[in-house]
Parts: sequence; C-alpha cells; structure tokens
Amino acid sequence: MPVPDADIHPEATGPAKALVASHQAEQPLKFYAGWFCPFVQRVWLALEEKQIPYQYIEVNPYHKEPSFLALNPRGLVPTITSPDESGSARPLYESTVILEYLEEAYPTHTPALLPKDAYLRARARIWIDYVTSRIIPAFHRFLQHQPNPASSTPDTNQTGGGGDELQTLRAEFLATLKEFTRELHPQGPYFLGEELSLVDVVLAPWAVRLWVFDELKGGLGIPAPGQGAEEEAVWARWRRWVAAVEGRRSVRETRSEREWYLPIYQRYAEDKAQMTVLPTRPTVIRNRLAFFGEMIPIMLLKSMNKHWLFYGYESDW
Ligand SMILES: N[C@@H](CCC(=O)N[C@@H](CS)C(=O)NCC(=O)O)C(=O)O
Repeated sequence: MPVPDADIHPEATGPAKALVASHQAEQPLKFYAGWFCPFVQRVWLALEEKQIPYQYIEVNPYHKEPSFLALNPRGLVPTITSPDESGSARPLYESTVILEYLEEAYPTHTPALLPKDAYLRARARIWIDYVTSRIIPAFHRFLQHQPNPASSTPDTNQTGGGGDELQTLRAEFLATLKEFTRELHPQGPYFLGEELSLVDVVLAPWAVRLWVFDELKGGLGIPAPGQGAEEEAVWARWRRWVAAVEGRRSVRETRSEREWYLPIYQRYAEDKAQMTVLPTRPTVIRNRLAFFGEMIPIMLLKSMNKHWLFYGYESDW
C-alpha cells in the first residue's frame, strides 16, 4: 500500500521557494528540511531572524533514505549538521534542541531569542514546553478527530460531523491558546514584550496554519472581534500576537502556498497521514519503535509519559 505522506509535493512554493533558492550554496551549516513541516519552520525562522548562513537541503522524511537516517536515526526533519574542527559534519535534531544550539553556537548573531536574565530564560522555557507538550497535541487531536459512526451523539454543532466530540476537542484546543495568551506580555506584541523570542518562534508555525480548521473542521471557533463577551480581552490579545508574528519577514518568507499544504492536512483530518495518534493506529507506533530497534513494550511507554501518544510531535522522548 502506498504511504500517503511519501507523495507530498517535492519542493517549497510561493515565498519559501525564493528563500530556498537563495540558500543552495555550500555552507558549513546544513539544514535538512521539509518545506511543509512546522517543526522545520521553527528552525528556519531562527536561522532567518539571526541571519545565520545555512545551506537548505530539501528532504522527504517519509522516504527514510539511509544517508538521512545516518544523520538522524529517527528520520525526522528538521536535522542540521555543523562541522567540528576537522570539518566532519556533526548532526543535531529535535527542533527545540536545535533552537537552543543556535542560540549558544552563534552568540554574536542577533537578535538573541532567549533573555539574558536566568529567571526570564527559565520562564521562557516553561512556555516553550507548554507549546510543545500541550498546544501542539491539542491542535492535532482536534485536527485528526474522526466521527465515530457508532456514536449516538448528534452533531449538534453542525461542524462537519462528529458533533459534540469535535466541539470538546475544539474547546480543549482553544483553552490551551487562552492559557498561553494570558501569559503574554500585556503590551507585547510578543510573548516577552517588544522583542521576538523562542516562545514566539516555537508556536508561530502552528499559528499561521490555523486556517486549516476553517477548511477542514468547520471552523476554528475563536470569536470574531467584538464577539468574545467576557473573553474579548484574551482573544484581542491573541489576535495582536498572531498579527505581529504573521508580519515578521521570516514568517512570511518561509511560507509556501496554501494549496500545497492543504492535501497534507486533509490526510491528517481524515486520519490517513502516515504519522498519527496511537489509540487509533497502534501498529504505526509499534512499527516505528521496531524500526528504531527500540522494542520497548508499548504499555510500559504508556505508563511512563502520557505525551508518548504523539511520537514525532514531542521533543521530550
Ligand atoms: N519532535 C520533532 C518532530 C519533527 C517531526 O515530526 N517532523 C516530521 C515532519 S513535520 C517528520 O520528519 N516526519 C517523518 C516521520 O514521521 O516519519 C522536532 O521537534 O523536531
């Protein structure tokens, strides 16, 4: 059976195409990327914001080429390589690890994306973790929800099937956004204030993909301006943060055309993507564990960490 995600469009389009074209020259830092991937976009944003020279190398991570697995045994993008003193390429992967590495390895490249003050830096890391461990899993539970044909629950919300369950997942996702928004600097526009930081960078790729819920799930559900009742202030602040993030040159230039993202998200929305939620597709995870030679009993993993459900979406494995 063909693997659906292996057929994704092979290259960036729109503004990202031009950016890719301007980063083909050989550079010490190699960026193994997939144009479509939000985790890749995190790293791409930092490289662009900090103007770190890099060579962009497009990889389809669903093909699992041996040469790529030799760099990253998990076979995931983003992966980078950076040479040691003798010139040998040293690989690194996991978007949040790469982001921290770029901060430390390129201290003269501004803007600094983590605060100098130790307390503020630690607090930023709490909210970076919140994005990865709470917001992104809730995004995917909402996106990948499938109506249960046997369920007697009526579709009281007329949101494209799945009714009340879908509404619950929508509300849970929006609750994570509200919790995040209440922590934003009051004036902002960014999380820490006037300057962009890694907290903004780790969430931005999902913030600019929220349109997929309008296309595929009957709407995101954030009230229109002026319609938020007692939540008006929090949603107004959220909108200001999104507008600031969307306006960044780095965000605009790393985006491809919507029409090429859509089939990918369509497969997630229909739960046909190669990477998926374990309870509905246990064999996917088991095969992947076997693939990495980690024959750990699945129930043991479950008792260790509830975030294991989103293998490939978690950096805390
Ligand atoms: N936790 C990783 C997640 C990276 C990830 O899931 N990348 C996806 C593309 S968006 C991938 O490479 N998928 C290939 C696969 O699942 O086999 C990170 O933060 O870098």
